[in-house]
Amino acid sequence: MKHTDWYKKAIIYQIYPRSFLDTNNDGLGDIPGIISKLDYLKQLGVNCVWLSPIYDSPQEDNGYDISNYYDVYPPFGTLEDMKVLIKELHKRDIKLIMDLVVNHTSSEHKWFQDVINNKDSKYKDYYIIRKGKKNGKKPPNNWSGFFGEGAWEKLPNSEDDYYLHLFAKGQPDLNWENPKVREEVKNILRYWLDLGVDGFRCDVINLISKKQDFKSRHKKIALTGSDAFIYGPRLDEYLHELYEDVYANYDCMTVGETVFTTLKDVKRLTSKEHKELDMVFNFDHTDVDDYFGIKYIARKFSLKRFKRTFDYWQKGLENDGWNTLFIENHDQRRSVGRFATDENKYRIESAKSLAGYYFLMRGTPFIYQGQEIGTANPGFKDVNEINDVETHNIVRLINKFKFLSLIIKKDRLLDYARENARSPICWDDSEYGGFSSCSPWCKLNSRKDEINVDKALKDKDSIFYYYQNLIKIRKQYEVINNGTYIDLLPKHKSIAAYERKYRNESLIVISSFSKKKERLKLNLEGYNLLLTNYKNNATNILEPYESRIYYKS
Ligand code: TEU
Ligand code: CA
Repeated sequence: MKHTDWYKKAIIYQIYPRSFLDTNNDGLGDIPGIISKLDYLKQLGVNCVWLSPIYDSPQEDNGYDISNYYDVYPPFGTLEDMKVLIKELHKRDIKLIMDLVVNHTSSEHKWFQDVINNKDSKYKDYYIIRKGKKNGKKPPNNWSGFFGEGAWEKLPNSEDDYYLHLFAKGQPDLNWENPKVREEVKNILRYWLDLGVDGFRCDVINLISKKQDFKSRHKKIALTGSDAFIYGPRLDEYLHELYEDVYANYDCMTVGETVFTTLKDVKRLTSKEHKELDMVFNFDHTDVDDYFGIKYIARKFSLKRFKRTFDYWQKGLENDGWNTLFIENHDQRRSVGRFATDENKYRIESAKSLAGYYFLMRGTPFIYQGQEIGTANPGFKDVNEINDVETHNIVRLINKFKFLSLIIKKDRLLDYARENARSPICWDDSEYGGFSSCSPWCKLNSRKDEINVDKALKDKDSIFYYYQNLIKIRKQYEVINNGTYIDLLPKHKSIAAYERKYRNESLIVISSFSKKKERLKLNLEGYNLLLTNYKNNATNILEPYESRIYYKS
């Protein structure tokens, strides 16, 4: 089978299984829950689902710690359920991409367990294990990980060995230098592709190659050693190998999650000659409201800077690349109340305005579950309400180094915790939001009566239908996939406007991010209004958070 470009026409909905819908009332979402809502996804109009990990896992990092790649976490369901899910999706012309987490496994994976329990384990070289310094009293080097702790942990049952874990302690990094590890990964890929899966979202894929000197690095505020493990020396080789040996033989797609990425890297990884990945996520726009890419260090949001990041990537990949378009995922706080939107009075208007803005750029758009109804943060009041390992590690760090509490404020910790994205979907306003008939694993949204799917579907002016229309427009007009991108108001502090141009077609997107009326100075002669969130006849005045999509051919 040929590897085609279908990803360019994909409109992808991300499902976080834990929090989607619980059908057996254990407080956890499950695969049957997803299956029961496929008509809802069809109604929205998406044609691809990205499923966050459903593999067997001790769930230290909610499934991003996999203990068996060939089976399903029992509370989520069975392999049979997965087969039904694939079949039911395909019946509706919806593709499925799975999360692929292969920078690390869980420490409960049988390979790692064998390393712990068997001195001569043949799996020792599957992981990155090094002798500690000072007879094992100190770790091999000073690298730090992503969850606010050192990157090394003493290997259980050993005298002076340490293993590398760039994430939680229960997520030991795999040793990609070992060809056997790469063969194992290929087998995992083939297994799921043969079951009918259409591709993968590759978790922290730019971390898989590490510089092999394992020397201490210059100390940094965060991520000491990152120059040794982000975009390591053999990354391109490994990705190309997976492509040649697996992806090339299937009509599948890959999207890489690449942290701290540059345009140059992305061009290389996604270039047609290199054959590594189809597209990648960059996080420049979600880092606009922080410093150094550390989301807990607050920075005042600037719409100008936000627009500049989009402009940079749109233009940067114009000729030889393809963007991913997203404003939320399972690691980000909700976009309602962020990026100059308003959580209260103008929640609906501003969610639509932001939607229009990011959705019609050049690239493949993603919608994170709940985003389509303008879900706000659930309203955490205390860190003890949060389960996420990342939050608890940060709290521990702050308690250890008191000065950090001056930089990382409590409000910020609560507002930007990953768990904000992981609160259960509210399907209706019943006691547990229609998510479950018992108390869910994670705090339910305090605004469930106001923000729920049932209500959105009954209101023809809801955010849901705005997304539905945006999707229709994307599917209908070629200019959206093929056109160039021109920022029409780069200097404006509260309005975003851009034009997409292709042959004789022109599409103009206007989004106000202002709580006031704003004067609009653009020549719109000859354009038809395709979509708007207001009934406003004054073309040159924008209402608060007004969104408009114009077209001319
Ligand atoms: O995320 C990688 C990653 O860099 C984030 O964890 C980031 O550090 C964090 O969100 C900042 O707040 C991926 C997954 O998306 C995430 O859910 C996993 O926890 C992580 O990898 C480890 O697999
Ligand atoms: Ca369940």
